[in-house]
Amino acid sequence: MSLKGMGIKEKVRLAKGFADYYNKPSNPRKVKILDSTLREGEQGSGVYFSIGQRVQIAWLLDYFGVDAVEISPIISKEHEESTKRIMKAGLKAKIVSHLRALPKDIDVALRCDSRYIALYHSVSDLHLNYKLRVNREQAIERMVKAIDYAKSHGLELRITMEDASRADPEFLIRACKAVEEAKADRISIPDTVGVMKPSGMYSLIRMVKDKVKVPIDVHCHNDLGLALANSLAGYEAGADQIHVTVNGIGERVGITSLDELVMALKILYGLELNVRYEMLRELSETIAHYAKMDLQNSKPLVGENAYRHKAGTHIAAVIRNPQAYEIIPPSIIGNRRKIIFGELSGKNGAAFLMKILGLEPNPDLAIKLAQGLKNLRIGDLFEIELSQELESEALKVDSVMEKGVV
Ligand code: HCA
Ligand code: CU
Repeated sequence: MSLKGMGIKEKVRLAKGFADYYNKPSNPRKVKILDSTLREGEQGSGVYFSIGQRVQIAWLLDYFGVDAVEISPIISKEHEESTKRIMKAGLKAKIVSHLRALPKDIDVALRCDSRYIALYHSVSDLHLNYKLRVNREQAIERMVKAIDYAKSHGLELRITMEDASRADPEFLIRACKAVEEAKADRISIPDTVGVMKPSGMYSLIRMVKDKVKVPIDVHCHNDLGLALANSLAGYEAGADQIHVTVNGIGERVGITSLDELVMALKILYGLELNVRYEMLRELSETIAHYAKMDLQNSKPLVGENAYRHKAGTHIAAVIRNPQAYEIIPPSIIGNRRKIIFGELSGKNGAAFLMKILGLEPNPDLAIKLAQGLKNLRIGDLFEIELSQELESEALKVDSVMEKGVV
């Protein structure tokens, strides 16, 4: 339908609808961030941290400002030792010991001086039948028994309903109510195999929140590339804490990435967390290095490509106003803006290149240089970092070029 044929009501509705795409809530709801790089992250293939690295990572995450750091002391003596040392470091973040819902695991956490634990137990029939070989009643019994044991030692705790997204919803709610009654302090609702769509995650969290009062965590796996979207859906549905790892590392293809989550909350919801955003790129680099992984160039926000500008039309716009092709300045997250010179540079890129090389501004020559770069037929030639100094040089160049692009 064309705008012309529309009534006023329709136009208002449409205008509001458009606004809804962009509007941020004026008072975004706070949410906590739990980082599980030391637990879920170490379940990523090839990832193994030394004791010293674990302590350093916990310290870095705490300094960055996450609310909780999760670790698994039960994996080995080294993990137990790492947990002990992290507990002694006196960090602000809650240190969460991730354990099976078994008294013997809780004993390990107690040996580490843990104050906060997370007990996990599956709730889907698939897991109950094939992984744990217990029936539904036994599952609830085991969860409650483990909670009672932990509580008798004065521990605070979260209980994880593993594979919640594939569980029978009625049983899931029954289990949630039972653990609430047993005095669990929070419940994690994970999408353990990453099969949820965002609207499904939203409904799942709403359903649980309607039935229990305990704060809810979401933990979304990325098997379909939807971990971030599902975490945001969980947030919209009222989740109180979201699980992440640095670079999204974890079992199989991992979970929600720390940088993407905190930036999406900031950019899309206007939620300013009390974190040091400027550490994001460094955190990603450090963890990639320790995990012996490459930090993918194409990784959103912190990857090398996130702030590389290549096409001449883009370069021309970016040197006038980077917002033309950037959602947030790179310095906010500790990344850098770069300009790629080559066959796509165009006359504006070429003029900028001439300036950097100390040549006099000359629009005709810039056009010839742009053509020359194309004629080389080798694609990208090289890149430079667009520092603030260079940016102001670029603007001077811009003023001698004709207005407009291409
Ligand atoms: C696991 C299970 C878990 C637990 C999540 C949580 C999952 O790998 O052992 O404790 O919130 O994805 O279900 O990571
Ligand atoms: Cu997981």
